[in-house]
Amino acid sequence: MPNTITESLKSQIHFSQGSINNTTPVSILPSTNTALKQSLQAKYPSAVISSYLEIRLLDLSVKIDSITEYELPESVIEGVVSPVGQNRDLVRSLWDNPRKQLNVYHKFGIGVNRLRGSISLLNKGSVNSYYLENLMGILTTEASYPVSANEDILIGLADAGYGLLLAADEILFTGVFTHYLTVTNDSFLNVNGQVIELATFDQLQSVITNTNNTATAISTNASNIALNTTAINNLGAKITSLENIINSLISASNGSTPIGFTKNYNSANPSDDLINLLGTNNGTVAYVNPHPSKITNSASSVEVGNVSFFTDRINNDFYTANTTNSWVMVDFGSARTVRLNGLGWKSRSAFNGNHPANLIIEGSNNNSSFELIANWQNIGFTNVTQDRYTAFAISPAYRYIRVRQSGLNSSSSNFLSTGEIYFYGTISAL
Ligand SMILES: [Ca+2]
Repeated sequence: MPNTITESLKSQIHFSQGSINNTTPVSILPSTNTALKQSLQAKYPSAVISSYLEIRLLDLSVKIDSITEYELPESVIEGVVSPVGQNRDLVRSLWDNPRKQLNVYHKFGIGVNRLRGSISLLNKGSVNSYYLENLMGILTTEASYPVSANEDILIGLADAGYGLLLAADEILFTGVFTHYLTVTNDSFLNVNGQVIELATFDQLQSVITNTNNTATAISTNASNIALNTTAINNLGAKITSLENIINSLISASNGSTPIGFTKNYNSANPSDDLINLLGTNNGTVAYVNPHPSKITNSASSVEVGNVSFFTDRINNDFYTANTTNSWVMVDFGSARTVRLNGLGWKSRSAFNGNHPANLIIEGSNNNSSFELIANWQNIGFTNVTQDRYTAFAISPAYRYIRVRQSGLNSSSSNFLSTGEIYFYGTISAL
């Protein structure tokens, strides 16, 4: 796709005595026709830039006082019937009267000037001391006249027997031009062997700049490569070192020495668990339910109560709908994992029945696939507000801990009820 700049130009060129002759005809086009192209070409040396003007208007304001006044032919004044004869007489008189002669050339390349036409410059008397001639009619019968970048429109003055311009004479060219500059992207198809499509001139400049930078880098590549080899080796050693550190951290976090804050089960104070660590900020503030600010409790369904009841440290009554596989879950948040070695459960406070009998404790890090941590069977609740506890081997690190009811509860239903849930083990962060 070519990019085209269009600019409209106006031009006024004033010629006076002796400034033009037929030996060295002069251009009447704006100098920007070539100047703008040259400036762009200097900026984008690899681009194919084409430039051409279209002449829209080209007028000539004329005042010739240095010769005798032009006399219109009799046939015109008296109105000859035949328009053809009238025109013939007029043309003859133009070229037979005292006159200056202006020649208009189209220059093709160097030294090839093609005469497009001539015009007689007359003294039309004091009434018409300034008169207008339309030079477009000499160049073309179309609305505009194109001039390519290496071409030019020249004018010269021929001595038709009455000399060139004198001090009393004056001619003024007035032109309106449209200048088209086109940069063709095709020239960049082979830059560095890459196909590059250019949307704007700035991108074009960027491509050239980058190309130059690449060339500079390549030209000094010998020392750069030596330097880079050392740098790469050093970097490789650092990466290996970091890998070792990371591996040791991973190993520690999954191994026998967990990283973070630990709360193991204490039968004298079952509520002193990982949730308590979060809720008191490791014992520094009074307990605040970490749900929902730090953790997010949820359940398969809510029949009575609220999921905040799991961790509010109040003896209360939550239970799910009477549905198989009912579950409750705690999301410890994206910044934390827990490794559990035990789970505590307080039976609900409101009614002695529907206590869980068998629970499956599961962990997940994506809330999608869950791994079995422990299978807690025959829990044995016999009353409301009882604490029960199960211990198991420390688990891998999980963000989500889900406790799912397996089989029927103490009342042979599927309601999953609780008054509070306790988590023991290690939490990675508060
Ligand atoms: Ca509670």
